[in-house]
Amino acid sequence: MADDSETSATTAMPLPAADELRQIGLDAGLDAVGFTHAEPLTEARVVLESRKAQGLHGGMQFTYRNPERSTTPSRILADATTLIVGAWPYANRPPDSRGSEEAGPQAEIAAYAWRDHYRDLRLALEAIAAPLRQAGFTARVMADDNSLVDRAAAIRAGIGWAGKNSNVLLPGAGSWYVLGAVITNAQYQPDRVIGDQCGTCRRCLDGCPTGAIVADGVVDARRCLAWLLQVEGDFPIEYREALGTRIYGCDDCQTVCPPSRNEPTGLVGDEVTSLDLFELLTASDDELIEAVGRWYIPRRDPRYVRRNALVALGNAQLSSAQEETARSLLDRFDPPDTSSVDNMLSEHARWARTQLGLS
Ligand code: B12
Ligand code: SF4
Ligand code: SF4
Repeated sequence: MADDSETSATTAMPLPAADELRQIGLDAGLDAVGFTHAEPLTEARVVLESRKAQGLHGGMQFTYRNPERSTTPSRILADATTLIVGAWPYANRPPDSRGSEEAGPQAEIAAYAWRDHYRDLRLALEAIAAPLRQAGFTARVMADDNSLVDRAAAIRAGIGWAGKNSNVLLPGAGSWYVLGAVITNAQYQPDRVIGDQCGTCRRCLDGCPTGAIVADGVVDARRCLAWLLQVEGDFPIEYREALGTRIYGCDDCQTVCPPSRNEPTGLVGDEVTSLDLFELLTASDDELIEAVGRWYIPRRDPRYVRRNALVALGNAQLSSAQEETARSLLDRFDPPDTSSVDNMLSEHARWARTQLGLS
């Protein structure tokens, strides 16, 4: 049953034409808007189930928890007929000046997390949903929600093609987009699907620091740094060096991608493109959640932010002054008196100390 925010019971306005809705989305900041029918995304379901069976999901839940649900739009809206998919662009190169010289070693953040792009994406999708509701139809907005496989919906709606790096790439623009959809019971003609434009290129497969793209379009999450930063437990020792100074997400399979090297979309101004590792490692739980609580952190436990920061610190290039600060910080996580120590963090601190040659 739809609530008041999903349908309008007041005097109905005429149903807007597809191009009118598309223009509303573009005016609201989307770079592409595409239409597809709301039949199940059967291929994606098969992919989800087969990856799960092969263990390639690395224990991920998200859309993998219930592949039938996340590929069946009628589970979101029983009489759904159309998905209207939108792509929101985000900046992918940091501004030239990256802070003052006094700043501590920096932790890298993947571009999609520099600010809350999903909020803007949802607002733009709401702008499309509003006239549908005014016309008496139901419209629900879904973005990065476990109940819909966004890439599969985008591909079927003709937004872009399925890249070998598994991202959706927009023709002439690449993959620096977050994706979402309006699910509605209003009827529209589907757009045409865009064919593959990767051709013989395979830079993303070769450019992945851990070899996580195990076949065209297939990411083995057990090796993907973006996922490993989000898993509970120890960060796997064999991928710690490859992690570099990343603390959230990984962009390598996009930065090497020729179609994604177009002029970056402008920075909005409130992006946080990196964080100071020393500050992260001295922050309280509350401060950490305040700073990065928007991210996916296992069990929302700030220890995992510290765990990631310790690995990043172990990989950082430090000045001699910074080495002294690093040494005392690492001693704090791995003190001589082990009676009250957090075993996970002390092990990562020991690893970082060895990496930095501070033992
Ligand atoms: C789980 C998940 C992850 C996992 C696993 C990703 C993966 N590739 O399997 C992890 C944590 C690793 C991850 C990482 C990232 N993610 Co993510 N993630 C999701 C999530 C929650 C579900 C994805 C899903 O269901 N996958 C299941 C399978 C079926 O889909 P898929 O792997 O995406 O497969 C598509 C392609 O691989 C292709 N495909 C399948 N088989 C084949 C075969 C061939 C030959 C080819 C060419 C293609 C192809 O078609 C599939 C669609 O049917 C979605 C949000 C959502 N609700 O959908 C975001 C989402 C996919 N992620 C997104 C982003 C931005 C990222 C990162 C770029 C973030 C970062 N910088 O760290 C990385 C990219 C890593 C990568 N190469 O995929 C965006 C994608 C935007 C885009 N333009 O494609 C999404 C859609 C979030 C959003 N709403 O915007 N993500
Ligand atoms: S996000 Fe990074 S680790 Fe994951 S597939 Fe892409 S390049 Fe590889
Ligand atoms: S790097 Fe090449 S193969 Fe990979 S997604 Fe981009 S164009 Fe396709």
